[in-house]
Amino acid sequence: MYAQNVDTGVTRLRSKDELSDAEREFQDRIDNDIRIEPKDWMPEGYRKTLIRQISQHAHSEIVGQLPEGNWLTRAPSLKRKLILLAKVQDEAGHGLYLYSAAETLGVSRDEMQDALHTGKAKYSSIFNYPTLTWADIGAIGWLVDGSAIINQVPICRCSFGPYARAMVRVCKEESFHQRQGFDIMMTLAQGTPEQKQMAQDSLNRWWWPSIMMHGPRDEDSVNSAQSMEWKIKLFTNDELRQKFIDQTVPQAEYLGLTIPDPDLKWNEETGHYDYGEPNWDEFWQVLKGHGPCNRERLQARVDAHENGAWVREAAVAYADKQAAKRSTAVSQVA
Ligand code: FAQ
Repeated sequence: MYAQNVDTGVTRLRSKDELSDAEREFQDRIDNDIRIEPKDWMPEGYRKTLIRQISQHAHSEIVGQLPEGNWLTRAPSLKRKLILLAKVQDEAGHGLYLYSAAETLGVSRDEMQDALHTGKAKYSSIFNYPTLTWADIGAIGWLVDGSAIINQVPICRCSFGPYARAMVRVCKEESFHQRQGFDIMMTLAQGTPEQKQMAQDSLNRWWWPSIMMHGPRDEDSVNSAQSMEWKIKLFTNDELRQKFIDQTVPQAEYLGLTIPDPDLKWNEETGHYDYGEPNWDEFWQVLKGHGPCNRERLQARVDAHENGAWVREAAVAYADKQAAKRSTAVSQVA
């Protein structure tokens, strides 16, 4: 129960006796559900783990705009286009809240963006798959935002104040995103046989990446034990994956679509669905940069950053000018 590591990436948890007085006091606060705020003392490993997770989460929201952005000019109606535009803008906002939450831990936005652009920082594997048809926009909302909500609702109760508070609004917006995705799937599933087939094809391609998005199996999750101890994570990867499957199977049945897993079946004894093994080799390959769209996604972010350099330079020049004006005014008053 009382245990923690100093560094991230180490799987052995220390016993309470091995902790320093400050670490023990810190763990007691966590165990008593007292939030940690940026200026509070914290073990270096806690700070590093939060910077890693929050910045990767932020990068995921930012890169996550790209697959859907691909369909903004091709949405099938003005209404669908407006909804999609609003959703993609929400994702940008989520990225910005998350970068701000990470900045409270002493890392700068430039450092985080540099880590993304040089391929050092990860972002969610799911955004390395292509959006080939309009149905994929439905599948992303339904399955990807659906997964994101299941993961993020517990984070509203995590131990670090700025991360927990950022998640409250993010989750409200993700709920709308999930509903709009389900609505697209519903419209297609009730449409012509070709439209229903398009929805089925999209489910076939997005199901397994959505299952893997929850992270590796618990036995391969190097960070989970320590993150759970620190209440940065409140559930394990497998627990959240199971929750997602249990919630989504009845929704697929309602749509009249078939989940592409021959091993999927209700288990009366456990009260959960049993499911087949995802292709973990594919998951690790995507993490190493060898997914279908890794290169394209990263290049799009690097290009956007480079093309936006003049805006950042203009903002700095304007701020300098304003500061110079203020200091002239102050010296004139004096
Ligand atoms: N993709 O030890 P664990 C969204 C890495 S937001 C890539 O289990 P952990 C909204 C992991 O970083 C989606 N890498 O790691 C939206 C670690 O490597 P590291 C993002 C992954 O951190 C919707 C290694 O594998 N959500 O979708 C993935 O305890 C639609 C070992 O794994 C969040 O970030 C993966 N899927 O658990 C936007 C939520 N899984 O860093 C647009 C917050 C694992 O040691 C459109 N994050 N890895 O080098 C979390 O809950 C956790 O970080 C997990 C991973 C559960 C993602």
